[in-house]
Amino acid sequence: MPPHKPTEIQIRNDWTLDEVGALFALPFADLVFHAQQVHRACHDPNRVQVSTLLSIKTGACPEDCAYCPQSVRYDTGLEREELMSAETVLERARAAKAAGATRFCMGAAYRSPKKRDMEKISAMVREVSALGMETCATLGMLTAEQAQELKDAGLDFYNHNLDTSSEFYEKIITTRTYQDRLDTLQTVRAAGLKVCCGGILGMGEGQIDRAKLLHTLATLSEHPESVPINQLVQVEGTPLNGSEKLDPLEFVRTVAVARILMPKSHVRLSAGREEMSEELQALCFLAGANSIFYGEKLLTTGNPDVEEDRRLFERLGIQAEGCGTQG
Ligand code: SAM
Ligand code: DTB
Ligand code: SF4
Repeated sequence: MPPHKPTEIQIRNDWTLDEVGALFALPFADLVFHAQQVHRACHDPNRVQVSTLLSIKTGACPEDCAYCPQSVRYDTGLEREELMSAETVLERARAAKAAGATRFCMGAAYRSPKKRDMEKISAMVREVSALGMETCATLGMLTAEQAQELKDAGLDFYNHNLDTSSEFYEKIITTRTYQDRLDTLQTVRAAGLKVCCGGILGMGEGQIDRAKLLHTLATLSEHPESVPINQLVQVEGTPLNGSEKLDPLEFVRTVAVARILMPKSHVRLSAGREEMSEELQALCFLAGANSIFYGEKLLTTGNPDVEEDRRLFERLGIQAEGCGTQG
């Protein structure tokens, strides 16, 4: 029995913004201790879930997300790639499975998928799912019919991030609204898909924006099953390149608050790990992060080497769920 195990953790969807602000204002040690208590009550603190990510359609996205190397509006030198064939995706999924992965996430640089894309993607999902892997997709905005089509093909999770507060969102993206994002999240839920939804830190937002993002996530009618917390990966050519770096301890704080607000969710330490020290990543795990992306590449940018991650997990006594390295 882990020490400090509280008897019962209540899942709440009625958090107030003041309560979220009060968590951010706690002394660091108190906040991390609180997060660790919640974490231990709901999860094995020494297990981290790992997912494999593949960009199935790269670049030339019509949206103007100021952080994103895949927007057609910014010259980032990225080579665009059409939607991959189902065979290529299946090959990659088989390799991921052979390496021990249990969840396969397919990402596409779309505002929303077109009808002919949907047919191909549904076929991919069906085949990856038939390998016995959990499937996740991130394709932009979806209609109810598209969400249902993906669900029928066997999709388990849909990733669609709110990224930041509704106020700050307008400074980062002008081609869609926060409400569009909320609508897709609701559509995805209504189709019976599990939700993966989080944000990006380090875009020049204030602590209030981070608090509002987490408040919005934690007051959805159901908490997202996965909450990716990305640190901005600064890419040359994007408007956010050169943004002031976030205090690493503030990143940890945000992870801890996410853990406390959404006790049962997988909080994923997502983009930005390549720039983080191993000590910082360890602090994030201590604060309640229990999922990562595993593999040398995210969608278009780098991620730590698999060997490096294995060594880090070994040093921390962490068991990886879903990458076949240990346990
Ligand atoms: N186009 C779809 C969409 O926007 O929902 C799916 C792909 S999009 C690349 C998925 C997520 O990647 C974004 O919501 C954002 O949170 C994250 N992302 C993109 N560029 C990033 C960057 N430079 N640093 C950190 N996260 C990033
Ligand atoms: C998420 O929250 N982070 C992942 C995944 N969902 C799709 C994507 C990170 C992308 C980082 C920039 C890139 O590699 O292009
Ligand atoms: Fe397109 Fe998604 Fe990148 Fe925005 S984050 S530019 S929607 S790929």
